[in-house]
Amino acid sequence: MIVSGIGCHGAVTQYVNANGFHSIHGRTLPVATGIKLANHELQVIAMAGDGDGYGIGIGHFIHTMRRNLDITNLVHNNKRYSLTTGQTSPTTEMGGSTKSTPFGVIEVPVNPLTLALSSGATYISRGFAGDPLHLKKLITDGIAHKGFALIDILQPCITFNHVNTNTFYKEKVYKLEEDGNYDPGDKMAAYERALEWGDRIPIGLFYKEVRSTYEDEVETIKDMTLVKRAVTGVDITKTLEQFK
Ligand SMILES: Cc1ncc(C[n+]2csc(CCOP(=O)(O)OP(=O)(O)O)c2C)c(N)n1
Repeated sequence: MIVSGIGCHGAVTQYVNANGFHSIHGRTLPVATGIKLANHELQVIAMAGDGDGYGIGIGHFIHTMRRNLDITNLVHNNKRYSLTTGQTSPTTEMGGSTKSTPFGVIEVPVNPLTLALSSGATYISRGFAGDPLHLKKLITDGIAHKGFALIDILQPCITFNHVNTNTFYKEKVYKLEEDGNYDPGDKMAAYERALEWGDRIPIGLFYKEVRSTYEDEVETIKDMTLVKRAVTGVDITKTLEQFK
């Protein structure tokens, strides 16, 4: 099941041969949570833009990571509100001028990776749209991971972001896994790399941890999914009568 929000990625549910739910701006994670809790045998992928997931949806982002639901969260991070024609987003770099900040951005950007590290996500990664094979591996590993997996995806927006271009990223990105000493089990090392943003920008798997998922701990769905319980014939007539 793929859940999308509102933004340039929104129509993805129509391009992929899977179940899809095109939800509303900032609410992909609550919708994905509902789906997962109704049927935790479904593989659930929730997508968002940076405005969608790290702006209006930032509260849901934090709480879903704390719960460690087994959801894969792909965030298409182009550092702009692009569908609405190029306003500042929570990840726009300071100083840069955009349609909504003609004199330059004066706020510190949200760092999704350090936020994920401090909120309890158990698979934290960053890919680059200009390296699709590497990104594919992060996505497939994220899906295979049992727990909340973040894949923050650096994406140039050729129309509204003339700072973080394809060339900008191509010159700077390096892969964490090419550093033989990097250990994705070391949280402090992950913080250090997650703060690195300059001449060098790390991509790859920052952090991974095994922890029980929310759905593993919810007593009422431990033995059977809610949807199976519904079709095995629990009689709710008496309950419904109370609401007449
Ligand atoms: C509740 C709500 N607020 C605002 C909007 C208007 N809106 C639509 S898309 C969007 C921003 C999208 O930016 P982002 O999530 O970064 O995705 P992008 O378009 O850059 O891919 C906004 C503010 C909306 N649709 N719903």
